[in-house]
Amino acid sequence: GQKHDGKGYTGPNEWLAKKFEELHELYQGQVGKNSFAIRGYQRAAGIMRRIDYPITTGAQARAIPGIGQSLADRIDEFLSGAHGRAFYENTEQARCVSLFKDIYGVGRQNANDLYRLGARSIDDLRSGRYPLTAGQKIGLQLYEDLKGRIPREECKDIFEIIRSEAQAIDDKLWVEIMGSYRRGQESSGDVDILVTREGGEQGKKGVLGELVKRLKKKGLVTHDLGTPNDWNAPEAKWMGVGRLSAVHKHRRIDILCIPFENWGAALLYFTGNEVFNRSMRLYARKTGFSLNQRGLYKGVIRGKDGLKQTEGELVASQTEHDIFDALGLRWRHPHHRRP
Ligand code: DCP
Ligand code: MG
Ligand code: MN
Repeated sequence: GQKHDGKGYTGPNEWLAKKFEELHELYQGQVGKNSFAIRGYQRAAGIMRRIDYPITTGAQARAIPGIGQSLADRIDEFLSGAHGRAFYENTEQARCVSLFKDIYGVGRQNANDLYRLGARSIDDLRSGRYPLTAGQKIGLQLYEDLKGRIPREECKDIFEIIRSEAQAIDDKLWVEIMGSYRRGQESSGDVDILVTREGGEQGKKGVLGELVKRLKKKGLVTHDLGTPNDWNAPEAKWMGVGRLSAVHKHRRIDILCIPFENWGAALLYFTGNEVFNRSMRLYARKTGFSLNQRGLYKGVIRGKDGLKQTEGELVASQTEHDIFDALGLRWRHPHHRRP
């Protein structure tokens, strides 16, 4: 996955926030760690950034909501300058796992497996001596390109090419860029594109296959990472890699093709961010609805396990506004869709 480096923060406790982020990074790469505690380090980093006076003791921090005794102990450790827990747990395995996890298609489990098989570096993995899936091999081949974030301008240029190719196929196609770009971020981990056809039938018309074929011919798309089982299904997703030109880096691109009536729900879901989505879904549930990437539903019956037993009745899905309205919420601009 991609990581944000917390650049641009300048508060009095920024160095503490960074320390907690280091712990979060380190433990994320290790098996058998309590995931609740790991997320706690990430939350603590956020809290450190919100406190506008300098924290000088663990006991003082203990009074802040969200900082318990063990986080306060970590703060005392940081303040003392002594080698803390993180120092002793900063093992070669933890460093390798966090390095390998930056390769597209390599998860924590894979990374640990590769370490156990003896891999210690990107070059080791490139030797061909380790088992990798086809997608992981592409991830490894393009490692240096794909690990970077994509500047906003470049996302826009990629999007414009995809849009103009789509509209050359059929002027009834709607094309939108979602994800972090739509939220206004200055850089993105990938380019997330949504496609539908006004009036429907995009599946039957083979829109996704035709679009990817044209993008390859144009030289924008260079690799497939995940292709749909059925290119002509009403909902189909393509995942791959592309670049603007030979002097540009390879970038991750996702293209999702969906039924026209699901446009608003898909746009909402894939614009994110993930935390915003979670809180919106929770709100929907609390008010008797169920929200997913296809629509807002009413009358969904859930079992004791929380799993759906009936689909329920579709209430809204065509536009984002329809969904916010049905929930009695004011539409929130994508730039403000943060927790
Ligand atoms: N999404 C989600 N839950 C997930 C994965 C994704 O709700 N487990 C939604 C929210 C994301 C959106 O899909 O914002 C797009 O997913 P990305 O992984 O592309 O994330 P972003 O575009 O937000 O960030 P990045 O710049 O890293 O691509
Ligand atoms: Mg994205
Ligand atoms: Mn994506």
